[in-house]
Formats: sequence, C-alpha cells, structure tokens
Amino acid sequence: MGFPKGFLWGGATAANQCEGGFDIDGRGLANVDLCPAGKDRNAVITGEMKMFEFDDEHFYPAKRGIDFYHHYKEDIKLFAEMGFKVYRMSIAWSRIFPKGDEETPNEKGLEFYENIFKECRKYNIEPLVTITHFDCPMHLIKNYGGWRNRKLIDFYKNLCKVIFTRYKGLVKYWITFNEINMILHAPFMGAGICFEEGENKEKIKYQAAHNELVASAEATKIAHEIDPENKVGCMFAAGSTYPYSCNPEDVWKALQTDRESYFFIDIQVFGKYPNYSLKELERKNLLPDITPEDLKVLKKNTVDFVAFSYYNSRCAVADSEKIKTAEGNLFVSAKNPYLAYSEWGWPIDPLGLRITLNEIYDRYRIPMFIVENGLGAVDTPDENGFIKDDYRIDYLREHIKAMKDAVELDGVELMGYTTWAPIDLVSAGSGQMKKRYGFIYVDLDDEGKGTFERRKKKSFEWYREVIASNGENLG
Ligand code: P53
Repeated sequence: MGFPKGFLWGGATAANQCEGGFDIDGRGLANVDLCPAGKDRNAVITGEMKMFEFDDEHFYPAKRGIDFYHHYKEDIKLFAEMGFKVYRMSIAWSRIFPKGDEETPNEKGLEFYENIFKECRKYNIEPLVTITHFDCPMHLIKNYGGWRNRKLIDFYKNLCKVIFTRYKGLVKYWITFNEINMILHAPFMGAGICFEEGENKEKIKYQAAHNELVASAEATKIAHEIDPENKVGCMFAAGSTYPYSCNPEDVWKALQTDRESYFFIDIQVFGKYPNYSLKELERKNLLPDITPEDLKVLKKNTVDFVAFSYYNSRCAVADSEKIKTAEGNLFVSAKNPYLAYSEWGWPIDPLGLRITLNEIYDRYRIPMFIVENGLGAVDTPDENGFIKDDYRIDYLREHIKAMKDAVELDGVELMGYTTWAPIDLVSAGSGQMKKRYGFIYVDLDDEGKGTFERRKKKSFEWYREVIASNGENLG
C-alpha cells in the first residue's frame, strides 16, 4: 500500500524564474526577461502593455533570477541531499537559439543544460524537462508576432530536434508547454502575444493555442522517433471548479469554466478538438485556421502522460455581481467561504487535490504527474537566521495526504510529485522574491538586493524524511 516503489518525488523550477544570466554565453532576449516586477507586471504579462525593451523605471527580476546559472551545482547538491528522485526544470529557448529562427544552435547553451543533466545523473536524479516554461525569444515576438504565427511551429520543431538528439540518454521525461491553458489568461507570458489596438483578442488567443497544440503534437512525434524511451506529457494549470451553489446555473458555469482548460488537454490526450469547443468557437467566429495536415498530426501524436500544477480549487457563480471574486490569481474565481486563504489570497484546499486527481483520471485514464504544488508565503528568519516554516509543512503535508488517498483509495495512476519550488525563486505572477516557496532560502529581496546565499529551512529536513519514507512519514 501507499505510494508505489519508484514514485518520483522531487521539486520543480523554471529557467526564467531562477537562472538569471540573461545575457551570458550568447543567450538571446526573451519575453520573460521583460516582465517587470511591480504594478505594470500584470498589464505586460497579459499582453496589454508593450514592453519590448528594458527601461529605467522598472525592475526586471528575471535578469538575475536567483543566479542558478552560477549556483546550479550547489543547488542540485542540496536537492540530492533531500533525496530527490526527479528534478523538474526548464530549458530557456533563447539559450539554445538566441533568436529562435536560426538553423544552428548555440553550443554554449547546449553545454549548460548538458552539465545540469549530468549533475543530476551524478545523484541519480531523473531530469523532467519542460521545453517551454513561459519563454519565447523576443526576436520571434518582434518579427513574427509570437505564437499567433504558425511559423513558430517549425522553429519549435527545430528546437525539439536539437535537444532530443543532444540529450538522448540523459533525459527521458519531457513536457512540451508549461500550463498551456495560461495562453488564455496571460498571453504575453504564455505565448509571446502582445495585442495591438482593435484586435480580436479571443481569436488571436485561440489561433496561438492551436499553433502550440500542433507544435506539442509534433514534438511528441519527434521525441518518440528519436528515442522510443522518451515519455512526453502535456501540462496545465489545474484545480477543479466548484459550483458556488447547487443552483443549476452555477453548476453549468462551473462545467464551462473547467472546459476552458480541459479544451487543451482533450486535444492533447484524445487527438482531436472536442465538440463543445468546435461548436462554441464556430458560433463566436473564433475558429482558428486548421489544416487537414494539422488534424492528422494531432490525431496521431497524443501524449504519454498528463502533468498539471495544483495550487487551489476554483469556484464559479453564474451571477458574478453577487460574489466578490478572489484576487491575486490570474484565474478569475468566486471566493469560496469554506476555505482558508494564503497571504496572496489563494485558497488552500487539500481535498481539492484529491478531487482534481480523480476528475482528471476519470476523464483521461492515462498516468498523471503532479508537477507543481506549494505555498507562497513570507518567510521571516528568527534571531539565529533560521526559518521555521511550519505553515509550508502543513500545506504540503495535507496535500500529500490527499494525493495518497487518491492513489491508495481511489487507484489513480500517478507517476510522481514535484513541489513548487524546492528553492526560493522569482514569482511568475507577481515578480516578487518575498513570495517564497522553497525548502531552501535564498538571501535576496524584491529589489534584487542580497548575497544570494542559500540556507536550509525547517521544511528541508521534513521533506527529506517524506521522501526517505516514500510518503509514509509526514511528520
Ligand atoms: P506564482 C498563477 C499565476 C502565474 C503562474 O505562481 C502560475 C499561476 C498558477 O496558477 O502558474 C504556475 O509564482 C507557474 C509557475 C509559477 C507558479 O505557478 O505567481 O507554472 O511558473 O511560479 C506559482 O506564485
């Protein structure tokens, strides 16, 4: 009973939130570099405010991140100390192809990730690689309009060929796009889309979604051709939507809200557009350009597993006037009166994870992977500089219990669990450092000041024990 032998415990990060070194060793500029911290961040990541160059008024936290670029050996060593079986990380596209449309890759960029993978292997840590975690070379945005342009499919295929070939034998688990449904909520961050005055935003978003979905299927095909051992997953920001009440209008609204996200995964798992979306897109005149060849590629190249992030459940109400929506998340959601909320206004709902796991498994019946789950909180060191993050331990313990119930009692197939994030890093939504998730503290503040020193928090030892006991000893 309990978790299966070989269950992949670990942690997850993203290149743009930890690496820094934005202009080192030939790396090109990417959208993520240009997302400033502060009040304009939301306008930039949603594609409403154009930020194609750095300016002096803003602070850009991704430029230095937590300087993982220079600390990766030390950081992976700490992950190994916690007993990680897997490390989920992402590749920065513009390190490999600085502009995105070149024929030949940047050797320095390829070397950097090769060294990381070798470092992981040294400790028997399996890398799980997200090919794109919100990043897109600026050159592709400026000259092609980002993912709205189907030419990106070919550039992405080129990237995939290069990395699958180069890292054959070093990497087996791949995720094509991080939180693919984020296109709908933060199109600049999710797909390099910046809107011009008067454009049909919905139409552009669905065209970009289609292009990414085809690119994802193409990547799956190439991965399997290059190495039949490769396992490729899709990935979405999950969290089931509850109806606010038993009013059928609310129930219907909740179902529709979930379909906005399932739309992507239905295509990636079943290989074709679901009828509900075809009808709706047609009705609203939002159907993307879909070629007969696209349909074949989608059909033939479905994913091996479904990965997702889970931070919270959501709540839908038909009459939105009635209920104040919860703030602090890119997903619009009614406030659920039965749940406690984090300092950033995100609901805390461990049972929601069991519900979500069951819903996804009922729908797709293929292995799942929880690739993000965690609590963003302010950590205050005590007089000795130690961080007793019992709130984080509590959050994770309850979620691991719920996950255990889903595996043990409900029989869902789950490959592994990686927390977001094992080490403090820049927040995607807010650009802050003080929204911390790690077992490892990084001495750095919201203005980029600090020594970058790494320190273990209380949760470090706790998670080590969780992994050592394969999820039996939760403290
Ligand atoms: P942060 C919300 C907003 C932005 C990105 O989020 C998000 C979400 C969650 O639904 O997605 C993931 O840093 C993402 C990570 C991110 C993490 O959530 O805003 O894949 O890059 O850091 C946590 O607290």
